[in-house]
Amino acid sequence: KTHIASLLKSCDLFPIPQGVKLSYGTAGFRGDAKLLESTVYRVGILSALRSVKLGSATIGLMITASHNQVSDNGIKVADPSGGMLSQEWEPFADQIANASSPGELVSLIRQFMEKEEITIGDKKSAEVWLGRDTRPSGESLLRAAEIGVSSVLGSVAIDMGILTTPQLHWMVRAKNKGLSATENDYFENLSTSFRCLIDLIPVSGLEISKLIVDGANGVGGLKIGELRGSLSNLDLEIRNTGRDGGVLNEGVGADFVQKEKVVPLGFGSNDVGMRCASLDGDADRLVYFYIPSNSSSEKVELLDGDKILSLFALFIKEQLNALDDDDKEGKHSRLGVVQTAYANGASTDYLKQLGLDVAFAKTGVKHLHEKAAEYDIGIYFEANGHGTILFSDSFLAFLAAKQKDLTQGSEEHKAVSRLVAVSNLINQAVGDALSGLLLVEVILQHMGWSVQKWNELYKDLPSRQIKVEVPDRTAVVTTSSETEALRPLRIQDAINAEIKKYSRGRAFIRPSGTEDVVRVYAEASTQEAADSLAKSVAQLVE
Ligand code: 16G
Ligand code: ZN
Repeated sequence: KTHIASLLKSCDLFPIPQGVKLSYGTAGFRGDAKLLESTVYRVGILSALRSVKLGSATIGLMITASHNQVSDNGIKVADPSGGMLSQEWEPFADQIANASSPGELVSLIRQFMEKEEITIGDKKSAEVWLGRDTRPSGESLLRAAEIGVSSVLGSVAIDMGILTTPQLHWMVRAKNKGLSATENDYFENLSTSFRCLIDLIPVSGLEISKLIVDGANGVGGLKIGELRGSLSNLDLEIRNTGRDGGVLNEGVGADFVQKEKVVPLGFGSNDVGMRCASLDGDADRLVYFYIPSNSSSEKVELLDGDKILSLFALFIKEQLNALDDDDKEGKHSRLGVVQTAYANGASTDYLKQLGLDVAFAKTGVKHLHEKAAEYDIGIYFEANGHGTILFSDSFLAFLAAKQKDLTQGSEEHKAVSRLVAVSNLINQAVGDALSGLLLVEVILQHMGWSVQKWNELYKDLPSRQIKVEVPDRTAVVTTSSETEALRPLRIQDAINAEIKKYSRGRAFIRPSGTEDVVRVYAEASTQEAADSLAKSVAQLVE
């Protein structure tokens, strides 16, 4: 058949490197960029097939390795909803990425197409939008992905250029909803809804202090720079844009700041007390920090994903409370928050004490997203700064109706308008550092809060993370929320015995989804205690 012939021809261009075992993992394939061409090419084929299967819906392909080092790269697939690739297709992704010969690849594809009842023909039947971050390897990898897409007959690959991961997800979502979906539309959507929220701030004329953004020397800094011109009421200074010789993610960015809790490069004693924000390499993570006064060390006060979640939850709850009695927390507005086992215990206590429904999901955006979608308003965040707010269609329809009925200018009308604006501002497809940052900024202005005041919502319990290299990380199996280990047998009893020795002790182990290690997390009432608990749990794993 002709379509198989065209596949076979292009397969030869991308031989698989010897001795590499690839896995789609938590968030796509990642690894040394030099080894990824064949993988990216094959994921190109997969995404074209996915588009055919879903009636020519647009699929997204993002070339990025996020917060990993610049020499790495990776690829993830965005489904038509703008969310992550359906988990049902992950095994197929693993299989074809590891197929060792063109013959094997083609036969795997043929079998899969039969099983999924995918037929391809001459007419245009698939569309894939490709984006990449600023990594130097991105361009040639994107070409390989394009060839993969085009080798499936009737499939069209469109190069959307350099984008943040959330931009591509947003654009794919918009496209499939039949909306205008250019990068410009994305920017306009952000600036319009931001403006709208600013206009609804109760007390106007407050002095706005400057926000300093650490762009991780990646795409986020560039894009926020492009957006800045259309934002009023925001005083921004952008550093680590990658234009001044800094290296992507090296000593900078959200992952570095969150894990090390020290100042990123380009920040120092002149910035004491200033409100600062760090993005990661593809701008889907956001953390805030400030340098405390009279600190002699490099340490920062970190405001992580948990604290951003808490700020968002507080603001949303305030708006819901302003709604008419029978709408409050009632039929239409089930508000829930979703965290992972990494969430600081103090944040969970705080959220529960606000009266919120707190659910736990497995690490990885796809798991949190799925859980959050069960609510009318579902807010999810990982401690590492990836998160967003999801609004159900029925709740949005309810808000739209209210907005029409209520008297303009009433408190209730304002609250409804704020919720609508938040739903437009915050990326409904995936966590987005740019939209998250704008929402944090407008809420702080709304509350009249400094970053220090925000930080006082609760005090983080000291915590420690360690990774342990083991021969086989799959020997560790956890419960669905990852708070307890089911295997190796009896290891949880031993962990519990350690935890008991510490005041406010909590610890868990889990196999990493992105690296060949087992991760250990511990928290306790003092840093020394958290360190020592983490260490003794790590010894149990070794
Ligand atoms: C990926 C996930 C991130 C998660 C991390 C955990 C996405 C888009 N990214 O980066 O959410 O926190 O993996 O890594 O899902 P680990 O399994 O190695 O600890
Ligand atoms: Zn990222």
